[in-house]
Amino acid sequence: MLKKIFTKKKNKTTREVIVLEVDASKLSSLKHSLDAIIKREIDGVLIRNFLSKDEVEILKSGFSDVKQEELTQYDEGMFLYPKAFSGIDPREQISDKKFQETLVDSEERWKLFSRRFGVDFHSKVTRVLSSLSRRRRIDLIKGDEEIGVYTPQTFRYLEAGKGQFKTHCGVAFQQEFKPFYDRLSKICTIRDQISYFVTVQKPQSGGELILYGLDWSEAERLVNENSVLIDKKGKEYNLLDEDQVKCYKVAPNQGDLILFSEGELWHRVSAVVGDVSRLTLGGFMTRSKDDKSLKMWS
Ligand SMILES: O=C(O)CCC(=O)C(=O)O
Ligand SMILES: [Fe+2]
Repeated sequence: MLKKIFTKKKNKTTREVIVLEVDASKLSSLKHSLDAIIKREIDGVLIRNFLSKDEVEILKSGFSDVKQEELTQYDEGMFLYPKAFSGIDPREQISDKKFQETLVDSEERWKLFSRRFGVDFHSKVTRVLSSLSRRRRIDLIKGDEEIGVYTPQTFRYLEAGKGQFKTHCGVAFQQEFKPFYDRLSKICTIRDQISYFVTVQKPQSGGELILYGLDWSEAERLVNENSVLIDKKGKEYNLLDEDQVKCYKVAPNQGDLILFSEGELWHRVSAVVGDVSRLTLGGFMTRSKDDKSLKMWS
């Protein structure tokens, strides 16, 4: 009895995170799920066994041939190939001419991508993403006069013992990387961007994707080394306190594909623990201005 009186009542202050889980062979039931993410009715979908074991091994071995100098470091223990944002510094105001040149470079690299890595991940993933979005067409984003292309997908390599993605969300990125997103917003509705990635190499532990039950529109300000969010009224949410902020934590298996609301949903990837690095391959997509197709970049 005493124990009962003094047990602190758990006071969860945020909503649950809703991620639907389905096997890749049973996707037909989910043809509205992309719209449901955009409408913020659900947060994401986890598709088990999207790639076969063989495809995973082929990608892993393809990536092991990428030379150190081809990787770009974005943070401690975090490397990408090819470069994100099609190779430019997304904070930098650059001329249309220079941007167009980077898209031409991206196209050169992109043309070789499937051949180099032995699996046509792009065709496979666009087929599935289209089937989750009422069969909308999925397009690459081209440069002027259809020349050049935004790199649609990147490998993300998080080094064993170090790599992580700190807490972020797409809308916060759109403010931080305004020059890049201003250009993109002429082509598509960037606000409700969706993130997707397949796990190619799963670490021994850590490297979990953590989705918090808080949208950017509910709490915009991130402080305290990315561990606290503050809403417009000044209310603080401690992201490290699971009693206060509900979260969905997952370390997908190799070959699993996950998609979720990158735009609104605050999320992070925890530090990789152990000797095995984490390798994922993915990108972002969002609706075209006329809502007829989806556009991809990374
Ligand atoms: O694990 C990854 O590849 C990226 C995680 C992430 O922040 C995202 O997909 O938006
Ligand atoms: Fe993200």
